[in-house]
Amino acid sequence: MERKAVSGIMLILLLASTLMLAFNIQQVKASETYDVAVTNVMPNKHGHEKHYVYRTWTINVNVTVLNNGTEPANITVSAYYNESGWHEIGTQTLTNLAPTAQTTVTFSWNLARVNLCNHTIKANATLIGATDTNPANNEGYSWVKVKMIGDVDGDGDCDVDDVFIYISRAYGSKIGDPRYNVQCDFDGDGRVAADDVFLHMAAYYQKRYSC
Ligand SMILES: [Ca+2]
Ligand SMILES: [Ca+2]
Ligand SMILES: [Ca+2]
Repeated sequence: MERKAVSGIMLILLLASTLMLAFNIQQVKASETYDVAVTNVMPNKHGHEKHYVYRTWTINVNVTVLNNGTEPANITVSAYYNESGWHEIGTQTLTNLAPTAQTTVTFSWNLARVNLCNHTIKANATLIGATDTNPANNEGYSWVKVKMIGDVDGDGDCDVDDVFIYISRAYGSKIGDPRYNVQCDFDGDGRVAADDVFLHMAAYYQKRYSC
């Protein structure tokens, strides 16, 4: 009798511990999360944030992506700009981004075919092979304003102010010089030189545009 009671208790204990183990495994599974996020979108020229740009420039769009989940993630990152609908700037794949890690993807964007004035930039991150548990943070936004060549001060024209206040001051400078002003560097090559004035600006002098 006594032995039977003991083995009965043993059996109950064994069952209970099996159940607890199963519950623990369930808990581990339930705590896995998949969540990627776009934390920053930054248009930049020569490594500095720039929103005022020219069609003669190629700029970078930096998209910062965070793996906010608990598992390594493969992610598709895409960037777009708006001009009567979304147009793709580029798409790249991030492989095995570690949990809590953040990385920046750089897209090169040639502005030659982009119209003047304001454009929204959108970037999104999409998990490959898993479902994002928090899709609300998968997009990020920024903007650029494409100016007419020669409109250094951004007031809608290329006139004496642009030439005598800004270009004359920056003329002959290069990146790193205190006088260098990227807004006077119309071809975006890192120098404010004769090409910028005579090849690019001259054709726009005394022209206006409106946004
Ligand atoms: Ca997410
Ligand atoms: Ca102007
Ligand atoms: Ca230049």
